[in-house]
Amino acid sequence: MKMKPNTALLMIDLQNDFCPGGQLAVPHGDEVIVLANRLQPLFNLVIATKDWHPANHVSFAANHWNSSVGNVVEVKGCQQILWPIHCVQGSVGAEFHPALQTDKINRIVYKGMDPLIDSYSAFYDNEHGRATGLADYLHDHHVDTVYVMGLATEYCVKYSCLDAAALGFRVMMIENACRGVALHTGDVSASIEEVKNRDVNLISMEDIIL
Ligand code: VGL
Ligand code: ZN
Repeated sequence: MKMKPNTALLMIDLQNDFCPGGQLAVPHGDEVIVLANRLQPLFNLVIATKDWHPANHVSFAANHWNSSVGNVVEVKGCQQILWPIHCVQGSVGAEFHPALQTDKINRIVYKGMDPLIDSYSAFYDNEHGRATGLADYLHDHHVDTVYVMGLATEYCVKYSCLDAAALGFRVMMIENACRGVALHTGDVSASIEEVKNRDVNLISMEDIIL
């Protein structure tokens, strides 16, 4: 089944560092790569995001004194979870997973480049201060519906879905084409509940591909 032309696929952070063996490995993260490859031919417009941090990024625990991975610090009034060094610009960890088909990607959205602010969403940084240009790109291409999949469920996928819905797009989150970090038990299911309550439609691969 081919999707309507005003529909885009948004593939979130399908990068080596979020897959097993990577610096911020999402359990079973690599399982969604084959799903991304199955989905891409159904869409006229395919967008991939890349977490793309400078080495001095504020989200890296190594850049804070006396802090370790998983700690939460306050940065300019925003809660920032500290992560291992990951997706450093130009590193192998920041590359797409080698099995990801990339020839159908129309646009790559880079995020998290500002050393002082993190950016989980594909649309805005975590303070909603700066836009990535994705919303304009989608509007220019007359997109009204986005299908979202990728890594990680409760961070970049969740915030991308919430922003897309708030911007007025119809959002279909392909739940079984996402995997979560699950830093704490229940984080992934809580994020599912949250998006459900904020106008995001939850669907599965089977709803799209029979
Ligand atoms: C992500 C934590 C830090 C994600 C990115 O892609 O969900 N999570 N940076
Ligand atoms: Zn990151």
